[in-house]
Amino acid sequence: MRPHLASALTLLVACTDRPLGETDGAGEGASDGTIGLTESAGPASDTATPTGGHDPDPDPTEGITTAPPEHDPLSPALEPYSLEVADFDGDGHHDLLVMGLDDAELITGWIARGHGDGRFTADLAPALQGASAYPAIGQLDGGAGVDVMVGQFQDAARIYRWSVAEFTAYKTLTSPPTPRNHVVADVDGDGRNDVVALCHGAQKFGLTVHRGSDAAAWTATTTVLGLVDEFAPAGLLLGQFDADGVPDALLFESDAPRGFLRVLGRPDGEFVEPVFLAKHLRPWGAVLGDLDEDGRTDILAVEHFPVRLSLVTGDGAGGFEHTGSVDIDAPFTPHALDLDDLDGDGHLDVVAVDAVTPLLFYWTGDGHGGLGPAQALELPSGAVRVHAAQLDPDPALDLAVATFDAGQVTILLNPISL
Ligand SMILES: [Ca+2]
Ligand SMILES: [Ca+2]
Ligand SMILES: [Ca+2]
Ligand SMILES: [Ca+2]
Repeated sequence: MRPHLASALTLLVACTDRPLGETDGAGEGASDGTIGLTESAGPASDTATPTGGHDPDPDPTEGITTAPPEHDPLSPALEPYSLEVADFDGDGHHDLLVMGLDDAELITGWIARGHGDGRFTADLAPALQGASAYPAIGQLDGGAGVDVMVGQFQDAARIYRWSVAEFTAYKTLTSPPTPRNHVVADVDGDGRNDVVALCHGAQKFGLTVHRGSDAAAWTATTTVLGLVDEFAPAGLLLGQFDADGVPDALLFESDAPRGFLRVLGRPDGEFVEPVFLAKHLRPWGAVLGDLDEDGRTDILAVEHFPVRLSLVTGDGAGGFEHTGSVDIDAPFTPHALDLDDLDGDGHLDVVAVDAVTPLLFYWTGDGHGGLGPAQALELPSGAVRVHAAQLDPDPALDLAVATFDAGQVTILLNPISL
């Protein structure tokens, strides 16, 4: 099985160790999944894993089809931490956004704009300043193009939107101390996206909803949910778990043996009825999707103790039950997951990457919550992010993989088509 490395966009080498589901540290850098680190200029300056000790394979692309890059390899002064895939400039094609640190250890971004044919032009170093290299993304300004939300100091997060040929600052939202994670969703059902921030105070944690609008100041509603000394979540997922049409939330603390804290959203921006579910699970990260195709959202969690995927099926009334797990053979340890119909058979499939092992694993879903045997594709290095997206005209989905240890974003075109 050979992946198709159609685009090898060169970046400087770095690695991160941030669990899935934590997209924004707002300067509090929980890059190793731990909570309560002191503020630092970067998201993970004290815990980032430099790869200076890594002994690269003399030919890391051996066995991998490598098309010549369409452009000269680019080496921006950027130590990469995160990869997002979306149509940032609003031209209808997915683009790549890498965020990391520049030579001065300041947060910076790097954009490769997609042409829709699998090629990218990496010619932009947009001004995306802040205190976190883990942005939240989503449509927030009411205009074309996906916007980027970057954590700042002082409990703020700034929304940047595309304007002609670059990002410009749009709005700054301040949440109660200290926002750990931001997720974009339309909570109040007015057709315009809102921002949900997961925050920790000195003793308590909760969720703050910022309602999106054209007003100069967005209104915010905060719900305090619990005490930090019992549960210090940084993972946040939003989905429809009951039948009222308002997004609900799952909070989790990576690797903690507490499962998920489920809360139900209300149209006024409050979250109610907190309940821990699947408490015996230790989620490192998780994604949402209807894996058994009963019309109700399920959770697919990845655990590191033991290393496995666990399916937690939803009942459509806010309840969840752990219904099965798939063990993963060592040494592969998923760092990041994505869930999409990779092979085009109509059923959700699972794709995972390991920060260390230079392989991509995928499992095809059977539509009943079952997964086929793990299958592997080679990568130039371990990877910290994988995103399934439509990157070329072929209807089969493509993958963008943050193989930062190889100095690249790896694009796999139609790797798992039927
Ligand atoms: Ca685009
Ligand atoms: Ca809204
Ligand atoms: Ca389901
Ligand atoms: Ca499928």
